[in-house]
Amino acid sequence: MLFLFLFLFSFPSTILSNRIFIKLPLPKNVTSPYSFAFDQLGGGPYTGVTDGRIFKYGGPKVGFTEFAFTAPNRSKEVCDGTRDINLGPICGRPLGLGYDHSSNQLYIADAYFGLLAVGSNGGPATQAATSAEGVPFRFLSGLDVDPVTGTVYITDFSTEYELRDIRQALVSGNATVLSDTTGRLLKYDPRTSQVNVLLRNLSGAFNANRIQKFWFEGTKASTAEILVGLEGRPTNIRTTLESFWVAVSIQSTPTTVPTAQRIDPYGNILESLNFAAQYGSNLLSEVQEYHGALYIGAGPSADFVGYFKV
Ligand SMILES: *[C@@H]1O[C@H](CO)[C@@H](O)[C@H](O)[C@H]1NC(C)=O
Ligand SMILES: *[C@@H]1O[C@H](CO)[C@@H](O)[C@H](O)[C@H]1NC(C)=O
Ligand SMILES: *[C@@H]1O[C@H](CO)[C@@H](O)[C@H](O)[C@H]1NC(C)=O
Ligand SMILES: CC(=O)N[C@H]1CO[C@H](CO)[C@@H](O)[C@@H]1O
Repeated sequence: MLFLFLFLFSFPSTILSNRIFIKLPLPKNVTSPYSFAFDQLGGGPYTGVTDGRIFKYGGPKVGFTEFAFTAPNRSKEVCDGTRDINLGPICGRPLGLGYDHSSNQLYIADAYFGLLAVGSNGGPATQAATSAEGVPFRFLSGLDVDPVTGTVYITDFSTEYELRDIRQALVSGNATVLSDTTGRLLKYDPRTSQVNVLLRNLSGAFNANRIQKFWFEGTKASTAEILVGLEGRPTNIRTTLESFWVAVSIQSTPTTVPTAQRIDPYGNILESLNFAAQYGSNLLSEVQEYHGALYIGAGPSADFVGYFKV
């Protein structure tokens, strides 16, 4: 066990060249698939993109077709194919996705339109919540659905700054914005439509280079602890049965290495996959394992969904 751990620690990057990496192409001008969900029939992945739409993958022959959208007043003429970040408040920007298989609802965390849900026929999504404890969502990003209870967990990146502010601050290096710690972990109960704040005063998803673990039950219930410090900036976390995958941007001067790390519930890094050859310096947003493959989301110039056989 110790040997294995040291081995992984010393040689953290797996050589990918002898494994299969496939690009599932997005429609023309469509970029930045952020997160993935699969329906109760195993259909998908579903993914949200820069122009505000959610696409569904229908296999190699069909490819990605339009499924749903979040902005109540979205104009196809203005929005379809746009990469203009300033159109976000008009076109929407669906980020975290998760399917509740018992109710057959796709839940969507939209950066500008809060928490939404849409049924299996797609189309316009319905707003489910826009605030918690009277404080409006400013920038929802991550989302997961508890498959047993149907409870939806979401992250609000900040109560001060929206997606556009954060993007701009990353470019200009605005320290005030980047050191913001008003992020929240939220819980939405679909039976009552109530949103509760589980954790507050959080750094934006990728700012503090660490992962916190929140306890739902047991002696530590309702408390959080730092699970693991990382060499880079983590984005989405997606669970498998015994571990979880995290998209991490590892700083390796002068570039950033897009990396997928598999971590166990005790904070041990079990696997670290380097995707520089496939993504260059594009940042990964999500790595999700489904039926023996990893689905990889990235932005802002990725015009495909990465599919990697594990
Ligand atoms: C809906 O969009 C149109 C065109 O983009 C705009 O003129 C109109 O003001 C919008 N309405 C609302 C309620 O946002
Ligand atoms: C893609 O973008 C280009 C440049 O903005 C535009 O001319 C073209 O019409 C777009 N194509 C589609 C299918 O949206
Ligand atoms: C940083 O961004 C904030 C919020 O947008 C702004 O008020 C402030 O002037 C900016 N600071 C600098 C140094 O650009
Ligand atoms: C220590 C700290 O920063 N506490 C802040 C947590 O967030 C609340 C608002 O949600 C502030 O009032 C506290 O000052």
